[in-house]
Amino acid sequence: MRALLLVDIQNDFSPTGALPVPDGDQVVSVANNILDRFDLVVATQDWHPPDHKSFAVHHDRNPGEIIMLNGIEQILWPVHCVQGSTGAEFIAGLNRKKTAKVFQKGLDREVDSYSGFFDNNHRHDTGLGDYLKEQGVDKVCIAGLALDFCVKFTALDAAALGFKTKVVVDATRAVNINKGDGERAIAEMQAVGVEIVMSEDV
Ligand code: VGL
Ligand code: ZN
Repeated sequence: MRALLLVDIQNDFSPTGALPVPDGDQVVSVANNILDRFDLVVATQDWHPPDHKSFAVHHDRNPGEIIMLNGIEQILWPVHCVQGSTGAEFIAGLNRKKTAKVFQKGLDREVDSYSGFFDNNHRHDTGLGDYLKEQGVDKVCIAGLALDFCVKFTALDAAALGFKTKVVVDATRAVNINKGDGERAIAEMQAVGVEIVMSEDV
């Protein structure tokens, strides 16, 4: 059984959103084109309370600065993907007809959650891993935003949980806060056995 994970394809990560990913909206058509090749499609949704502590404004800091938050490093972000806001909605062009389930993450104001599986401190489990295993999934392909954050951490956790993991790289885009972050993310994923593929090859 093979699943496609659509990571955070939300308005706030499109080029006009609150946390713009360059060309982030371009992943929509690529993702739509491959949906039918999978047994199961699930989505993750970044879903923060308005007072989430990853938001720079709550610390009187600027986005991009790094702080310690409850013992772990936290990059500060603009306010984004606030629960119930338009920015948190999936980008309108995304075909959701095949999406069996949505896993929300980032709900705890005290800890960020880049991976679709676990919070950044690895304490809270979203249930995605158990769900996939219950469905008989052994292979996952990952598409969405952003390559150097949520896609990367979702892929690293998927591989660690024993799924054969591929990232559909043309169905992702990087934030690239620092030049080369996208390439470094690819190298980190490959180092743990994640395969980087093009959509035509999945
Ligand atoms: C993301 C930063 C903050 C992502 C989410 O989806 O990659 N990045 N929240
Ligand atoms: Zn977020």
